[in-house]
Amino acid sequence: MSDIKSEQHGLSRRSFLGTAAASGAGIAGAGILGLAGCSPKEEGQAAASAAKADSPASAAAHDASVVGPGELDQYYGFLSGGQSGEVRLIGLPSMRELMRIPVFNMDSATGWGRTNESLKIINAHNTAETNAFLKASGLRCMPNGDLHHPHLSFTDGTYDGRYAYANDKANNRVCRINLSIMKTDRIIEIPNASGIHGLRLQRYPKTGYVFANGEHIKPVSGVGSLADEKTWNAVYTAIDGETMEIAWQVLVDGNLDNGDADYQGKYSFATCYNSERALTVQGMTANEQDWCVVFDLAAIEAGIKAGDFKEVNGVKMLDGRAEANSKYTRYIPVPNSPHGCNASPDGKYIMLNGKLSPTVTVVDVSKLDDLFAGKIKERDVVVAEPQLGLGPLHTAFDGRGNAYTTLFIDSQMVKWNIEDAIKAYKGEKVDPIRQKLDVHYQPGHNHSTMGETKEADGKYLVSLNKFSKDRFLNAGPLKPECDQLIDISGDEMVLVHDNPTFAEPHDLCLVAASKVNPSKTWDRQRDAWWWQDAEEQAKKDGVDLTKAAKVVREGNKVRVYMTAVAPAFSVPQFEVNQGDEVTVYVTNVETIEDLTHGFTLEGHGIAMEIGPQQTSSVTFIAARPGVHWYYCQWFCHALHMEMAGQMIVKPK
Ligand code: K7E
Ligand code: CUA
Repeated sequence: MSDIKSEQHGLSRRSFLGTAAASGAGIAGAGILGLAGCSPKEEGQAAASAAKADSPASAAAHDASVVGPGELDQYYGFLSGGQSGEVRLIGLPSMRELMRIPVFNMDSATGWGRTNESLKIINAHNTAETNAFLKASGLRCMPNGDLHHPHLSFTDGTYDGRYAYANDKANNRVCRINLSIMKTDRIIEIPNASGIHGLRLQRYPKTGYVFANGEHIKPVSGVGSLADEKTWNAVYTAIDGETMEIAWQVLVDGNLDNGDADYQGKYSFATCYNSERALTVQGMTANEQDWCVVFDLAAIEAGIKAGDFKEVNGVKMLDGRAEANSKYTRYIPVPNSPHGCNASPDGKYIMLNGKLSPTVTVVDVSKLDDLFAGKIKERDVVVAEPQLGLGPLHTAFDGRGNAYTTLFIDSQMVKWNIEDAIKAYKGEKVDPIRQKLDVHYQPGHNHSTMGETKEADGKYLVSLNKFSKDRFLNAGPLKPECDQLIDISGDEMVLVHDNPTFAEPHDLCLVAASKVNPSKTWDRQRDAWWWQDAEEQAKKDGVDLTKAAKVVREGNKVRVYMTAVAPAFSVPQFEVNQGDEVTVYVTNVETIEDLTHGFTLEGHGIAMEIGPQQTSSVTFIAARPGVHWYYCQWFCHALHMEMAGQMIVKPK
């Protein structure tokens, strides 16, 4: 395994690093865990040679990523923010960050996680256990999230620009982002499952289902016993992408990792790295092969219709366990602790990335009917298994028959030809590998432009690297990640740009700019659902939100209605009593784009965004007597500093 060389640079630091890592690992095949095996001295030497090796290629091609001032990018990238809990919007090829969309985090700029409108979205579909936990902990909402996999809705195998969906591994949630306003419009918690990780969407005829993998095994109510982990299960969830209600769950064996769906609307897939059903690293990596679980969607829907399910915590759950010999699932053996799962844009193949095996296992989708019919065996659906290098994690496509796989341990991107890999598997003497390119360093996900759609255009590939090490100015013990842009339009991959990113992109979607059309301002009619509660309360109080300048008192509840028009709030001062519960409603009545106002109330932990035509509100207890200024925190006008007012709190 350690003799795989970089074709570009001979035995460069990557093969060197890979060798050191693999031999430093205690567990056979688990070189991925052995990065600590390379010494500081080795890293230093390696870095020097890497810088030399890469400078000619990157200098020559650098222009490709330059998008000048005033020019627009050709693609949107929906980038996961990992443990930052947000989604980031970037432009390609410039790789410039355009926006951050708060989801599973709390955000100081927009007030996400603090405004009434955002809290309603965040908490609307919590389980009863979570609500009890929040109450006991004195929390308004879960303050964090671990967002790995943002993916855009499909119609007929390509992006339709309606929604993006993503997972929260930390608190078992799935979100939907409304692309017309670029805001999260739904968050649901998934009961029964643990560690919602892999998330992919139905491609055909449309989305359709949002498939979410439960990564961690645990005792599922009515099935597993706390005392015996061999009875613990993972849970696979299908969510209706329109209603965001859970359609069904399937009980399965082993920790589910990543997933994907076919282009025909018949099957979905999930890789599993823990067929051992173990709880330790040693245990989980014991077997040479784990598996990919295949789900038969029509069979599952028929099973639901026929009543072949148990209701567990309000969700219909079917039994798809390996030993149940279920008609809903098949378990395809795959070496070794497979990770990424990627459907090729021609709709023919599913790639299962071997992680601890140097291989990618290629499944022929057209053979799955026979597998479920019992006409062939599980491994008969495998049509290729090329050996690519160390630590294959994820695969992307160019729509011209080539695949691009990240090699975590080798710190490389490997380009390979799918049909040649199939010929080689049949015994023909062909080498499917076209090129290996060094990336910096330890790549996880990669993604090509439009590459998870039938319109894959083969222009750019982005490598999301887990380590930046020496690539940028040292930022301290916590280093940024390194996102690299690779031009794949020619015969050779060319590295054209890299930039640091904050914790921690896992995955991204690269979408032609024409597919996504966000609004320039909020729409009072279309988006009225956002401020629906405010509207209803205003009606009761005889207030028109768009013209309001009114303070309403009801016992110890005070409601303050104001508009924001540069450079003034319509209520410049209001008075309340210490201990009152105060709600402030602000409506921005500007009609032109990019005229966002804000409302920050000093000393109360309150700041919120109010975009043009939007209403935002926040509720708090006026616990601090005295004078508290509120001000607009988005620079909106030459008199922006003067856009302020005072809340007077009279002591008890
Ligand atoms: Cu998609 Cu990072 Cu969650 Cu691979 S996972 S790297
Ligand atoms: Cu309004 Cu600054």
